[in-house]
Amino acid sequence: MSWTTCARPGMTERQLQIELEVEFARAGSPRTAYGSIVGTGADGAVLHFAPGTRELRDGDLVLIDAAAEWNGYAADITRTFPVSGRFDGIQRDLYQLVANVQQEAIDAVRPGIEYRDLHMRAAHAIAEGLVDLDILRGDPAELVECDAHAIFFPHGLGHMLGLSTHDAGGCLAGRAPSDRFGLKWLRADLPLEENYVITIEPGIYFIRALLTDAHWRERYRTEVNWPRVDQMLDFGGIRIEDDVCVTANGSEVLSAGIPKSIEDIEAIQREAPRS
Ligand SMILES: [Mn+2]
Repeated sequence: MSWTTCARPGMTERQLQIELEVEFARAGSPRTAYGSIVGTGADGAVLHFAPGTRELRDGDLVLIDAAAEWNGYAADITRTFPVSGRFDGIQRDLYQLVANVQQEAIDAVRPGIEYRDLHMRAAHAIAEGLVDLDILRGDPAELVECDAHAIFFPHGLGHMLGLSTHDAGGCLAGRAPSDRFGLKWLRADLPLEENYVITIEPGIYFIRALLTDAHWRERYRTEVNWPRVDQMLDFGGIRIEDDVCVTANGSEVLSAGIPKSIEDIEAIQREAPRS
């Protein structure tokens, strides 16, 4: 069984969490690496969401950020998929955007690169993609300069991973966290070195609490296509997260065995028994 084959309309986030964690335990893991996040529909936009009674519905996405502990080490993995088995128009566009941003970041991982630079490149690519989809308006570089992208990507690109899910050493000694809206959540600010393990987890979210807040609507009055966004308040969120080991010449994706392309996710669900 895989993580999508048991997901079906009518089951709750909590039921899906239980199915997943049972498989972790059956495979020999002593415990989850952290509290599993399962959010469907609008719940997918809530960072660190605790699975509840909301039912999976055809037409909605499900975001699962969950992983097992193994030999004392934490994994940290996120996938997002459509309940119906098929991404619809805007789901497909936004998913492909996040997937592209994640792949570009993974491709850029190598010793010596500043993690903060990877984050800023991802922010720029998200701004560019959201302009193409007419959700943000303006010049992508200027949008990142004023942190408008962070309305939809309000967290860092990822973090160090090891014995803990958010492992030690995220900030180089002497560096202080930024107070910029688009940077203050960055948990890793250091040059990467061989054998570091990091997560790469860009996301795009429609967070009702942010998007309906008068402060943010005024601050980004011209940068956000508000009429469009107002129709997407229940969209939820998309995050794709992999665990990446820095190698001498680049990186190795430790979680590469878990399907994430649109084609692979739709194929799994086509082949899954729907009982
Ligand atoms: Mn993570």
